[in-house]
Amino acid sequence: PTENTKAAATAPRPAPATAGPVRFAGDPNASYERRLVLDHVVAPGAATLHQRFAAVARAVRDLLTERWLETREAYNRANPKRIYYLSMEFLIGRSLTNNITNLMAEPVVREAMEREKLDLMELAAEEPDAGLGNGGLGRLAACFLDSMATLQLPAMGYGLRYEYGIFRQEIENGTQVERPDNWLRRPDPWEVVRPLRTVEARINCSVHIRNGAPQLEPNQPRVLVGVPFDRPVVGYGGRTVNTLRLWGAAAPDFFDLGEFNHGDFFGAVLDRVTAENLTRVLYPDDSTDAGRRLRFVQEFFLVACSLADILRRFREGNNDWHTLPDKVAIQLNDTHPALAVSELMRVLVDDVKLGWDESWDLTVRTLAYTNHTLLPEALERWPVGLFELVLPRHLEIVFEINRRFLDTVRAKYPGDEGKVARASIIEEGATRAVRMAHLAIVGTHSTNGVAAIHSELLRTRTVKDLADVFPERFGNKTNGVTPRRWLNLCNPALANLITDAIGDEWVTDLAKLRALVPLADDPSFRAAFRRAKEAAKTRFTDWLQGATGLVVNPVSIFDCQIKRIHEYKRQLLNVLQIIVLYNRFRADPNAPIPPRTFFFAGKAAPAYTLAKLIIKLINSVAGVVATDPAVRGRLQVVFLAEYNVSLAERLIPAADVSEQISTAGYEASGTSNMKFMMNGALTVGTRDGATIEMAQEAGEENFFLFGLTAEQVATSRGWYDPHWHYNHDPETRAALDMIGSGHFSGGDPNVFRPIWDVLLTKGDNYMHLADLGPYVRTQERVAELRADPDGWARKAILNVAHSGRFSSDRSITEYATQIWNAKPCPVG
Ligand code: B1H
Repeated sequence: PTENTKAAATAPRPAPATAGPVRFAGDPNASYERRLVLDHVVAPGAATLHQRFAAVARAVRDLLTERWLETREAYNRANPKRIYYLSMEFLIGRSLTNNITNLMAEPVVREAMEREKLDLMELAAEEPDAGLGNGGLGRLAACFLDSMATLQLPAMGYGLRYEYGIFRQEIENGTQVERPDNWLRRPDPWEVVRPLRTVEARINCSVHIRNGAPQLEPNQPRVLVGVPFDRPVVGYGGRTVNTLRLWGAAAPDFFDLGEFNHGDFFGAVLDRVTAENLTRVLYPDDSTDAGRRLRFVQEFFLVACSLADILRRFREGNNDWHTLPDKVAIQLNDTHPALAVSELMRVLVDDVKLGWDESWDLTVRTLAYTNHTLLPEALERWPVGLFELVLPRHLEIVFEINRRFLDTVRAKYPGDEGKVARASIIEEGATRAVRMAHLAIVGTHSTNGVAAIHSELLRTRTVKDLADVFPERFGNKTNGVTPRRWLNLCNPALANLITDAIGDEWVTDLAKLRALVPLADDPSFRAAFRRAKEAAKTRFTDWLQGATGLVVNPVSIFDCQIKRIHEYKRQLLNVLQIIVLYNRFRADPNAPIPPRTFFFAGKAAPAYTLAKLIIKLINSVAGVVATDPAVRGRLQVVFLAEYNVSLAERLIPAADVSEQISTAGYEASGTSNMKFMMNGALTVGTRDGATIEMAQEAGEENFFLFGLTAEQVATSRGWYDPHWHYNHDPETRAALDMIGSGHFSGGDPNVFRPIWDVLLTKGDNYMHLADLGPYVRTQERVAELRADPDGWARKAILNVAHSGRFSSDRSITEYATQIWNAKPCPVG
């Protein structure tokens, strides 16, 4: 073996902390009372539920503060290589119960709660979800923070402190309505503002909001001020408490005195207001209007503030810039922070005054990039004109990076100008644009996808020309999720059953779940497993009834598709299948089909009209089915509004079936698929994303795979004709005709006409009709298995037993050893 592979093989695997709880300074009980009285100036008896929540949360924070400080001091002393995770999104959800369990403080807190006669679950529900993300990408960042802290890695997350997270979804007349998510309306008990660590970022234009649209005025140099708000990230066992640092935008602490003297008091104040607008709101992921310019400034703001902070910390412990890549690893969560390439170059060249080649070497070796999507519309391209306006120096640097890069391409492929044009960081066209994925690949030493198939398609199709130039830079890191939140915390019935059976080491070493394999054939364990699922279902239906008034058949199959609404995720395929099933029920009221409840949840991007219409269709089908006595108690469709982390935590443990039915080749990984698997649901899915690897682990015989492969999707595009399926399959035709004729829209054929058009007239880009037949037949097999509860339980147990690979601890261990070359730094 070469030196390299030897090093990799012997690289220390970060060891998780399982040594039991650390000891805390202080008494949480006394702290609670103090917090209530001192923070809220309220007599303990008169406090509201929310004040009690806030006081408990502050008491828990008091409990972890000492460890938080010790973690920082340990890192400062040891001066290890640090890991920085830069992300525009961190979809954290709630923190109270998570922090209590990770601190292993449950006994202490429980005791205190009993004495104060408080109900922890009731208080926990008072915490607003921190919804600082759109979906999987943001939640992955949150899981990764949990794993990095649990693995005792000296890591930090950097993001933005949006005052408004992802919009709240309400459903009115079946239609999505967006409401602002004012999650910081009341002070957040977890955040600590650090005014002394304020940093500055410079742009070359002023930004004014007129009628909600940002206007950029050229050549007006402006200073943006970033104020850090820190949140604790508690590793399991409470030994390491890392930091998530979120930047809030503030105006500089001075007015433009010139403008003052010219009498433009109003303009000067307005400028300040605009600066503070920068981190007001998270962009939902498809807005394409002029408003997106502000997103560009947001991305720069994240990068500039974070790099300034990172480099300041580096300089505190190191005096030689050449050691930067030995002391700092920066992971870019998609291209959203890819301006880090040009910003790090700018600092090294302009401020530190290193030469270009030196600076470039340090930049590339410090940065690494993760790609999360192949969808062309989601690959960021910023107009050259926007760069010029906001960041002219960056544009110069990007051009110089590209000039040198294209020289190497030409040297490798002489005469191949087609290759040069395809590989270029600059897209030449009607509007020239910077291809941010190309910038990220050229400017970093590592590019990874998030599941095996995705990394493969990225390398061989999407950015093939770049992979040809830098084959050694490309790799795969299959996603994972934290078993602390997504099993231990959200599913106490199953977690306790597992711990009783095999001990509790699985919480930090999920591969240990393998020990459940033999128990899949143990009748008493199967019975206990089924009881745990029933308990989880009851817990969910109790919540559902209390929160929404809805009652569902508790013995029906809970069949769940919960994710952003998008054509490629194919909620429409599920709806078509449900209509087919509905028609079968109606045709034969005595058909031996097991009862099913279909749960949908998910948000549509506000400007994505068709996705919103899909929500309306789901709700309309739900309405028709609900009022049809022929299927009462046997078929029900439920659309749960306002999908967020907390709703996922409630529903996933109760799920029997997980729907992962994207058009093959389109879902980069998926992560809820893993959460369902861990919680004992069976997967109905296409061969896409990480679902492929899940089926490999569990064995295809314990999975319900169906449909076209990515390969088949790609090759059948040319000749695929949805009409063929409409003409040849009577059940497909009947389902489509019901949608097209207005059966679900009070007889009005126009309402769902765009859906008919997408599926038939416009060529069915996502190949719903090609997969519908195989999907329906696969669902029949699911129904058959339901008649054999023991066989079902056996498969479900085997799925749980083989879900260990999908822990984010495994993902992070791979990042740490193969990309970051970073080691744990235990806190004494
Ligand atoms: C994923 C995004 C995303 N991929 C643009 N890309 C956004 C793109 O606000 N924006 O502009 C926001 C998000 N999100 C998801 O990442 C993939 O679709 C999933 O398959 C994957 O599991 C997840 C985490 O890797």
